[in-house]
Amino acid sequence: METHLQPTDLKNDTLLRALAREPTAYTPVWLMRQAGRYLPEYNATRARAGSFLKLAKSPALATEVALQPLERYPLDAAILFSDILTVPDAMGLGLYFAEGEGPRFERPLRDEAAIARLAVPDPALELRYVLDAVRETRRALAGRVPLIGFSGSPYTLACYMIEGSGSNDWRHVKQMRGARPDLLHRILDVNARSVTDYLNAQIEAGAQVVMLFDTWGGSLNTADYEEFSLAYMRQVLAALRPAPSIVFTKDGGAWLESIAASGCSAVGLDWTVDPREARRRIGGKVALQGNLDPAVLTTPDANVREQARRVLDAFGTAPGHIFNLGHGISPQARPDAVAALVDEVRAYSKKLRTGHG
Ligand code: 1CP
Repeated sequence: METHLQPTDLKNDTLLRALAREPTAYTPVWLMRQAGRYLPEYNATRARAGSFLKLAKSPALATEVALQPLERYPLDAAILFSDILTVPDAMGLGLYFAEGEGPRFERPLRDEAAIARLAVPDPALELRYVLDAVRETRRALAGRVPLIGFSGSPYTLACYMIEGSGSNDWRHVKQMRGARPDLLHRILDVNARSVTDYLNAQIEAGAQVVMLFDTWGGSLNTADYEEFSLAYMRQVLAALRPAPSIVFTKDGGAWLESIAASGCSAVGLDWTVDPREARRRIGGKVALQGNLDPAVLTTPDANVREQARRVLDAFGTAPGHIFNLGHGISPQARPDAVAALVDEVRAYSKKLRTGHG
């Protein structure tokens, strides 16, 4: 049996305090996709594993790479090393990575019979390797910082499941939405139940915060976002075991009020959103996470530091801000730029709080 540390046993609970909108001595920071290809040590471990999927399916190696960014930088959270596409893979769609390209599915969902057969995977069986990685990462962290578990949103998973790969226009998804919305709703219903079970299993295995990545919800119009993405995230959030939750809809700036009312603890913002405006619109209800443009991490340190200060100034010192990027870090990010960023966030946010900003 796992002996779970209580949140109070954490050596650094700054993230949990900010999620609860309690005052903190400085602004906590972590970075979406903080373990990844911009780090040479990640690439070395990945080479050792043989492929990304072998890496993600080995709890020991997944633990190793999840801790790599924490060895370099004083980050305030770790995130489980996995991928959002493990869930459709567990449903039998056949995830693979074509060399030099993104993720692909061998059997994308296009016909009614396959959609009717789609079933909710049992995380303890088909996704056991993820739960093992949660347990092992949590153990390796030994209370240094909280561990974030995650899933794709029901809609974002459906995008990859129907299209069979990434896309600029999600043509097949939108065709299904127009011609057979009932089929899309059927997929989303299975996904919402799958994501609920998956996140609850991660929480039980030791994840202290969970995040929904709704990377493609922002490709929908307002009415469709409500009906096909947000409604299903609300369903997931309502059925979660007690744990703080973060919802990130990329390009979701138009819908901040309804996202904030979805039942989450925090809303992730991309860099197109003005933090001052987000604070005015929803800052009293939930915490906010974001929102530096990841491209800044390819620029000189002095600019990284200046842009970090601008983001911190715009959010202000009221409780409830978690510093992050506005989307995942890119493979082109300079590791030294990340060091400058994390250092500046810590130092400048402290200074702002003591009134010497
Ligand atoms: O070659 C490699 O090493 C694979 C690159 C890679 C990595 C490092 C992929 C393939 N996935 C991951 C890990 C990953 N993915 C994490 C854990 C790492 C961390 O945060 O430290 C997380 C949280 C994700 C989430 C993820 N995967 C999202 C949502 C977040 C986002 O960036 O929008 C999405 C859309 C995916 C799908 C995916 N998996 C991998 C790639 C290259 C993609 C994007 C495909 C596309 O562009 O459509």
